Amino acid sequence: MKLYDNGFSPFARKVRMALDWKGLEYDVVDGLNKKNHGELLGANQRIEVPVLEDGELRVVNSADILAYLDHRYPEDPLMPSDPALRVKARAWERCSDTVIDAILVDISYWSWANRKDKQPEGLLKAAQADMERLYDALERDLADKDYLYGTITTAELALFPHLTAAHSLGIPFSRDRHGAIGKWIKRLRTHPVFQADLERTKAFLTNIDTANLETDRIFWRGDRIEWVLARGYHDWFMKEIKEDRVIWPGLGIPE
Ligand SMILES: N[C@@H](CCC(=O)N[C@@H](CS)C(=O)NCC(=O)O)C(=O)O
Repeated sequence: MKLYDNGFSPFARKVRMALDWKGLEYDVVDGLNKKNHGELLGANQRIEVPVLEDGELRVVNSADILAYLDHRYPEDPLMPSDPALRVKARAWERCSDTVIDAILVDISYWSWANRKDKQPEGLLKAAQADMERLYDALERDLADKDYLYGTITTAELALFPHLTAAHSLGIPFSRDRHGAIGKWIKRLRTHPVFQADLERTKAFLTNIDTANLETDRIFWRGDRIEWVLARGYHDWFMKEIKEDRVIWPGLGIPE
């Protein structure tokens, strides 16, 4: 198998952990290294990672890749067998992919992209308020359980990359009010699959100067635009477009 990956992408990290969880062998290509953009375009018209190639088959979009892996390689499942719990696990995965990702990535641009401006006034506060509600819901669902739905599922794989980055982005969960989240993250950190993910991410960030990422223009896709517009930053976003700091995804027409 071949994975178009990137050490900075929470979605690629999710897929890589799923492959490790199932003990599958794979090669990786850093799809967001600018020298590999042409190859990534050939694999995914949206020019996004992750993309998984399994023999002749190509699968895009992290949730679809995880669903494919679970169907094709059912050993060490990524989903609970109970239908109601599957629905819940998928709901947290979706929330992580579409909402938590949007909030954290939208406030991260001033820490890694090449920007001359300051973060717009109030953006971090809006992110903190929204994340607070998400943390409260996660705390409620974890209660005193070891894992959200009995064992590690796609929900854990999706949430872990985001929640371990949230502290350094200035939106940590509360040590007092979110004790179950704290214990759960600590527990996940001791698992070899999650440990390997953190080590890869750390190595990537240590060598970020050589990662050859696009840092002048931001790749904006739907969910991340939705959050920034819904929180009232439409003028700022329009300026980004007018000043040519936006890269748009391709149409992603199925092959
Ligand atoms: N819905 C997609 C989202 C993937 C995504 O947003 N990938 C980002 C990296 S986190 C990407 O490749 N962006 C292109 C770029 O930054 O050039 C998935 O779940 O796989």
